[in-house]
Amino acid sequence: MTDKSKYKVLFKVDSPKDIRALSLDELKTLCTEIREYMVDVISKIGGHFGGGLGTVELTVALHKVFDTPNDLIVWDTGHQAYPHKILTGRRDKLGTIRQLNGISGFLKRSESEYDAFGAGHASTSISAALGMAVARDINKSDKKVIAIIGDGAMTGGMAYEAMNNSGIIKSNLIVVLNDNNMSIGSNVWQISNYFSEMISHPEYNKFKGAIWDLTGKLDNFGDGIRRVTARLGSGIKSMLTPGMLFEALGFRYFGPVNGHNLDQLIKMFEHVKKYNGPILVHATSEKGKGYKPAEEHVQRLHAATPFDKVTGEAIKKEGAAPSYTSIFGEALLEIAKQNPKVIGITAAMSDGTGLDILKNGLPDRFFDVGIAEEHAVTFAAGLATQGIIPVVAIYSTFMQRAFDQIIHDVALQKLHVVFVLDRAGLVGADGPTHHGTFDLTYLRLIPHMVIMAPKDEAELRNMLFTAVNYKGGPVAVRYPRGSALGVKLQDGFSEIPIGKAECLIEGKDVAILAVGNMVEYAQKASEKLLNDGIKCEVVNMRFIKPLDENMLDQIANRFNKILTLEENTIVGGFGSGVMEYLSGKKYKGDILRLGLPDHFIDHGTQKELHKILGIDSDGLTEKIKIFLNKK
Ligand SMILES: Cc1ncc(C[n+]2csc(CCOP(=O)(O)OP(=O)(O)O)c2C)c(N)n1
Repeated sequence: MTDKSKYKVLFKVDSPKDIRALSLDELKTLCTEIREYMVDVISKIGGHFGGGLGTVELTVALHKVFDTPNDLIVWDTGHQAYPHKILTGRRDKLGTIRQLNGISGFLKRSESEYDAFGAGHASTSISAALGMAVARDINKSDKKVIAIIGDGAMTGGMAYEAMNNSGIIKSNLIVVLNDNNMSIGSNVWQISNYFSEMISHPEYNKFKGAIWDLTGKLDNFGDGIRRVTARLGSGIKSMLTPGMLFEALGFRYFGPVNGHNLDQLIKMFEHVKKYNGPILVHATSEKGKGYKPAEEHVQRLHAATPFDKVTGEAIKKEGAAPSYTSIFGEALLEIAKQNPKVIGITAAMSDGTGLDILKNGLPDRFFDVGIAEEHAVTFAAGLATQGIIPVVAIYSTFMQRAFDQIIHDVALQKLHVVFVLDRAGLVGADGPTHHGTFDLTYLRLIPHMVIMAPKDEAELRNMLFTAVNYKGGPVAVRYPRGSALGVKLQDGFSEIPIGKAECLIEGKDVAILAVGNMVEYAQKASEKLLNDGIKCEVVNMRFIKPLDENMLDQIANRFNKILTLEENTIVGGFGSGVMEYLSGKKYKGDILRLGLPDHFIDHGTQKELHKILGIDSDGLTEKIKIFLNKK
């Protein structure tokens, strides 16, 4: 329970209207209290943390100056919007964030009228805000539209597509660049170097006071200066304005402003809201601001599991098996040490994908391309044309971004690129923006694609080895979030013949064809069903594409009930592949496809969601009994 008595202002703020009635001193107290409250609550339950600590003053200033929810605030990605949630009527629900039936960890239109746009994936805010600005113009309204985007999200191409288009359309739009010089880990934004060089330049600082502030205040004069600077050589230009890049794209640049100086932020927003056209406010901030452990360990506390409030140390779960992520990371390093052609590519998720292990072990063979999944894939395609074997490790949900690149740049040219899709299936607390529930479907339809899913971590190692040694074109390995099964690992690796399934349990009543982590569930369900005298055959199909057709023919001959099992949408997934094949063979028996339903699935733990969806071993047992008319 929260001790409300220690908060002087926070519990008086039920909506942004209350913020607008507060004095500057009270607002500053509010900022301190938001941080205290976030530390209190999130240390107990875990959640995204460092980003939100860095946006406290920004959030308060935006809601103070702008008339939300009539004015529209569009956050990018959404992990940094906890202060926004606290101030927009969800303070008392913060303790439920990311938990089953609790509030979402990201932005969600159905959750609050203050969440102008849903988010979870990065680099969308400027595009969405521009759409809203143009709609506002068509609707002849006068609301303000403000997009907030981080420097990490600025490594994504969509941000530039949106800025370019904003410069052409010239609609009134304010973009706030929240520049904390960090993505989840260190950012790979080349423009950061340009900013820091300029901002630290003594000449720039001299000019900034004398000229640049003035140009911000005197509209016409400012435009004149901007026009002149645009014609100057790049050296002189950079002394005058660090925002020249944005100016070239059609934005008026204001800043940099200290993103933790509430007074300055409020003045800045009051000032820029009078201007027409696209505006960019550059705010510099610190990720984790105000909580020492987060300031010192920004990466670890980007998204935290429950932690000790004083030290910031995670409260460890004893005895958990290693994660699939770390098994992959270690295996890749081992393989890369043996094969000098192998390199690893991440799109800003070196820690999340386990590629940091390669980065530490063989730094020259590691590439972080920024939050740029499309580029990562085509970059890999280019490498593959020259005989390099790129292993592109991207979460299943983020790989969606690179669908065309996988088809057009990789598969069409039959290039040997290894795709590693972590967080495939339900990811738990991050919810529908992050569940990896579509990859088997979107990969299966691509010609030449080989798709594998390991039943445990030992098989993951061998599948990665198989994928790296495969010469026939693109190949994908997908596996779930979280702990693996804890099985014994062999020394070294062995190749798995492409398209070869393995029968794990022989039976006679029903054949369960499973892939990935669902194999374990199938084995458990088959053990339970023995109590009811039901004998299941359990097959680890291993390959979603190509399917083991010999195995399917043989199963079709012996069984008139076949069940497929996958942690992917049943629409167009593994089960559909089996069904398509067997229907081509005029199979007359019954096929039941089990997997994820055709709707977006909310957040909750993986276990809770599996139970709700009836795909844990108990749910499966019941469904199989019904399928066999034994219930
Ligand atoms: C398309 C996509 N790829 C990867 C991610 C994972 N991710 C979440 S936050 C983040 C870093 C964002 O950095 P920045 O925009 O600077 O925000 P900050 O956390 O620093 O405030 C990344 C890579 C994502 N959400 N979306």
